[in-house]
Amino acid sequence: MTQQGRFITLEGGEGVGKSTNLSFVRDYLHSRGIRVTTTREPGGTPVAERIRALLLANDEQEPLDDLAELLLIFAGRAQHLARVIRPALARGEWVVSDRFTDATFAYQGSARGIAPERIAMLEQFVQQGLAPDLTLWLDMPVSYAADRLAARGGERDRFERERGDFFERVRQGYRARAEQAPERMVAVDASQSLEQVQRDIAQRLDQQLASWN
Ligand code: Z5A
Repeated sequence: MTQQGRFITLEGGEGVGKSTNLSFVRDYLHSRGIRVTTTREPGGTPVAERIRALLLANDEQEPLDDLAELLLIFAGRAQHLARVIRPALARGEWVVSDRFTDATFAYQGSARGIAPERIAMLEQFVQQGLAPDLTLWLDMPVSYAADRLAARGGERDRFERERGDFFERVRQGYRARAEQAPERMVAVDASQSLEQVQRDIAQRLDQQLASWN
């Protein structure tokens, strides 16, 4: 019988290096003979990517309602789980995702102000107990992100245009999640050089692989 795969997520505020380190985690697991599917949220399937486009679009004519935003995120997640995440895990592959439900608690919960109980209700309804086995929370002061994103260039999406203390509240939301689940969710200091961040990630993965084995 095929062994069920493991589910690893990368989380954190904008520009902390999730996409950059997703490929590092994939290559690291490959080097240990593990088959890996990488994916992202919002998105991960063609339909869920169309929902992502709706979520990120700057529509001046019709601002997206916070509750509609939350439901769109979970609609995309349902599709992503059904089409990509559950099938890959069932094939015995490991899934590494750039963001998952911790982001919903941080952005829609802590930053937008939706009650965490409501998000937890949708989490249970949509995921039916499926949750990450390990979450690497890339954490750094919010002010650092501006420099990294300016260096990268490109147009700002609907989230990146948020102002005030929105991203501080996102960071607090992640901190609260990490405090609630310290075994699963580990902080990595993302303000360090990329080499040091990746050494820390590799060390954490080594520990985790040893304990799972
Ligand atoms: N969202 C939500 O509200 N609710 C949800 O449930 C979910 C998502 C799942 C899109 O996500 C938006 O969706 C997101 C929250 C919302 N909006 N925001 N903000 P996304 O993941 O696509 O968006 P993002 O967080 O803005 O991703 P990003 O800008 O691509 O950031 P990143 O992936 O964390 O960073 P990166 O692209 O890997 O790195 C940024 C730059 O920094 C790049 O030039 C790198 O070369 C550089 N970099 C990376 N690491 C380092 C180090 N250590 N030193 C120096 N430079 C570095």
